[in-house]
Amino acid sequence: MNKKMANKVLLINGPSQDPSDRFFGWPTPLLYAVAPSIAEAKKGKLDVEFISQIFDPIWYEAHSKSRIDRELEGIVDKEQPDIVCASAIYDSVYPTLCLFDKIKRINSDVKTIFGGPHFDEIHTLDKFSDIKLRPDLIDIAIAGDGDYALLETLRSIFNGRSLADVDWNDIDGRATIYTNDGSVYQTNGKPIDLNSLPFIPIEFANINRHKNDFGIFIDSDGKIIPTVQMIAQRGCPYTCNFCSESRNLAYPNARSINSLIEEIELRKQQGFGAVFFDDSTFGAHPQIRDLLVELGKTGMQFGSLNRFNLLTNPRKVEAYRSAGFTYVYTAIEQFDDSALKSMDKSQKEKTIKDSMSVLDNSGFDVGVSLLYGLPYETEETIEKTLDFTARWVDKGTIKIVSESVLSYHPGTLAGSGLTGGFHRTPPNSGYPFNRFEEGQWYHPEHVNAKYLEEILEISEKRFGRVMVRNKHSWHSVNGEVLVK
Ligand code: B12
Ligand code: SF4
Repeated sequence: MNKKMANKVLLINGPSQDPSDRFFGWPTPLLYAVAPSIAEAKKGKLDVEFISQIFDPIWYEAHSKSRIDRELEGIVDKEQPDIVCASAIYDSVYPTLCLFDKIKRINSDVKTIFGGPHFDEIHTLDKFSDIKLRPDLIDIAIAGDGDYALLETLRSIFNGRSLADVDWNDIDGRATIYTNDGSVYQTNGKPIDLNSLPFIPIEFANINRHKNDFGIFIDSDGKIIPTVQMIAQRGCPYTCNFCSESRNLAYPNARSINSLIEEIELRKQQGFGAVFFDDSTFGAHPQIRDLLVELGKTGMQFGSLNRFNLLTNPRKVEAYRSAGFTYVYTAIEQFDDSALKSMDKSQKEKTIKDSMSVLDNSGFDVGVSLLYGLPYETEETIEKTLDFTARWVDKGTIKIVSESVLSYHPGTLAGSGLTGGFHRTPPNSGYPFNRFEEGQWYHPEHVNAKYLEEILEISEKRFGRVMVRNKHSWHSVNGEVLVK
């Protein structure tokens, strides 16, 4: 073992158990959570050394598990971290706990801090609360705005001060901090001023790998344009009842135009040519029109997550185009009014149809998400969805299709009756479940292998060439990234 010099923190982006229909992307939840702590450490105001690269394997299951375990052991042995901070979505809870277990077996003094979109969703539900279920593996868990809550937690640990002695009322944000002895603390609940946050420290992620995550942005030589992700506004003002991001679980909080432009200019200097806005609904930014004007002056190319109902006005869509937007990813879910109503999608078939025509006229590349497994879907609603999608794929407007299966999330209305948890390997692993986003977890009863296989066969035949699972910018095999 090497001799240790400083207080050290290892960052882990929890690997998914979902090996198939996947988008790839920068580990932004973790990067946002640690940004203030890394900035303070750089200024010498937090006596911590962050190990320079996030441990960020792609997925953790049969093929890749033992290799990932060995890699982690090597890092822990070499770097000797005092603290490990990990971010997990629901599908990466089990792998993250396995990795915590590995670390604790090597050195039981290492403290583990757990957070991320999954814990944000379930922390108030005792039955699902990871720190209550595994206090032996998780020392501290933070829900909500991780930004300043994590900074204060690290500061307190490295100053040898108990979390009970921190004046949490001085700390901005809506965060709850849990310790494995049952203590709970809360920050003051004031919305974080997103403009005063440091920019995400992308150098802690594998830049060579992640800059190629967006194969939809291509230059005139056919090369992928280096792309970063940004979030202009947190949360989502809509209330789709299957989604863990709806208004009840997240509060909208927007960054100013100046702050966004400043970050984009920095990324430009760093050699990036495109920005993908990963807001749940980019078009809901309160200053969207002015923002588009300013984005247009940067000369960068853009894409965003958005909604059809915000993209029906031709002049507005042209404003996106003039700003440099070439790509939009948005959800059809199911092309059927009664299904859209049942899921509280706040848009109709007509909205989707109209918007698709407008986007097509403006020369947009469109990515769409389709959602199956809804308790109220019928053969007819699925057929209509496949028809509509195939038509626009044939026309060349839809360039990417991702198919998901309704996966029950305990913090949502649709998933409120869920009893099974996430401290396990997926209950529906393997083919054909793993061909769908979120396909491996808990679904309504009618979703079985045969049911999904039929959908899979038809969609492969009709638009297989644009499926995420077949056409992503770069692929990985058995957990190995082909582009390093
Ligand atoms: C970027 C993104 C990705 C990227 C990167 C994901 C990653 N883990 O790094 C890519 C494209 C790879 C991806 C893939 C997937 N994603 Co995704 N993704 C997002 C997206 C669009 C943005 C995340 C973000 O940066 N938000 C902004 C930041 C500021 O908010 P935040 O994420 O909540 O982070 C805050 C807190 O959670 C907390 N926090 C976060 N990490 C940590 C860590 C510590 C230690 C602490 C203390 C706090 C903390 O502090 C942060 C700042 O306040 C969200 C939707 C959204 N708009 O939020 C979905 C979302 C996170 N993804 C989701 C899902 C389901 C997936 C996939 C399983 C989909 C699939 N089948 O392919 C995979 C899983 C991959 C994986 N292992 O993580 C779900 C998670 C649901 C849940 N409750 O767990 C979300 C919420 C979308 C949704 N509603 O379905 N995703
Ligand atoms: S599905 Fe999209 S629009 Fe609906 S609540 Fe979730 S993020 Fe918002």
